[in-house]
Amino acid sequence: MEMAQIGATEKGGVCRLALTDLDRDGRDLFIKWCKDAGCTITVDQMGNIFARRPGKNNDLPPIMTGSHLDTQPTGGKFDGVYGVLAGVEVLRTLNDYGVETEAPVEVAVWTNEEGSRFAPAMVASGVFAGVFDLAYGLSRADLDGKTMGQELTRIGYAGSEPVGQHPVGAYFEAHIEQGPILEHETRTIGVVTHAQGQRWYEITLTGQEAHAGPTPMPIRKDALVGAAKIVTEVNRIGMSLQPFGRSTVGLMQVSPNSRNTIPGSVFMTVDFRNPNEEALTGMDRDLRAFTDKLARDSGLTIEVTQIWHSPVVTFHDKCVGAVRSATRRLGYSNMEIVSGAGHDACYINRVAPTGMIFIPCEDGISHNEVENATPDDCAAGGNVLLHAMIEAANA
Ligand code: HGY
Ligand code: MN
Ligand code: MN
Ligand code: MN
Repeated sequence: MEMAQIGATEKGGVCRLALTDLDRDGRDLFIKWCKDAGCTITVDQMGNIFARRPGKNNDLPPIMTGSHLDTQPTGGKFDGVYGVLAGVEVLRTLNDYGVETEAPVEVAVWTNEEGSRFAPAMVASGVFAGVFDLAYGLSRADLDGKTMGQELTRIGYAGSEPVGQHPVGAYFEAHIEQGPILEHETRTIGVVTHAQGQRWYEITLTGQEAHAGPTPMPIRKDALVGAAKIVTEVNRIGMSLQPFGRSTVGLMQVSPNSRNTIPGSVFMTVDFRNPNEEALTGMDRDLRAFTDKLARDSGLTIEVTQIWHSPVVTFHDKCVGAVRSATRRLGYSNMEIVSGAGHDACYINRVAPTGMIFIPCEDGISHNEVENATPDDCAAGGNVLLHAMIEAANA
């Protein structure tokens, strides 16, 4: 896969972080493919790209598909990219068969879906859907302080189209499941009905740097010991809500990070997920109660900031129905499924009827360089996408 070469890692994965030169190269390649397929290209102020294939009636809002090209640092070849390439395949197939749809068809690439370099995730589709304002989106900064606005300009993707003005008639996103259910149930297609809710936090613990040798244990204010207690509590919260709760500490910075100095401060992140909004609120409550008590008992200063809340999503009946009927018409084994991951579709669902199509991934592994999906499953997802989009474009 040509796209997978851009940021290819030694272990067979991809590292193409949002708004890096590699992301630019991937975007350039996508645009080349779409122009070769006869599309016109627009880019909005958040760098979201729209490749448009005209229909009979171009006054109609387009039927859109797409996903993202940015990856995790140790990402795979399919997360996001599969949905973008399935969209390109839809364009090429419509051309190959000379199909003229009533409404135009578009393929989108959304900026910074992963939220790995710039938090939160899905921020550009969030601005598109009016969840965040443009200034907020452009001001998101990475750990080096570089902002999305600066990086969009640097790589040449600070588009002129006002973000959120772009019409969408309906949106379908094809994606690998990124979990083990479809493979375990030996189903080819996941008809995605919902996506679980998410809450992201940034926590800063401040204690006191001191010498690792002379400083007696009882008087220490060790920020890393506090952080370690939060890590185990975050895990306990997720485990206490099985089979649904999900809780992760994925990022931690220890300062001064020196072998013989007691850590004075720690910066860490928390990722909570739950398909039930009330349970997700409960996870928030448990975390805050724990950190309040820990601060009192330890003498540490602990600042807990929720930086993002993406509520539980119910995808639109019209699009879920189109995915289900296309799947059945094509005869693929299938099941309804709730997305464990967040997707741009979660935000586009706020401004247009939206549905998702899942295909299995090997051992349910994703956000990992071994991420894999079979050609047959990729083709099946693409066929369902094509049929669902044609149905919607000619409705
Ligand atoms: O975190 C997620 O669910 C997605 O990969 N951004
Ligand atoms: Mn993704
Ligand atoms: Mn991802
Ligand atoms: Mn996604």
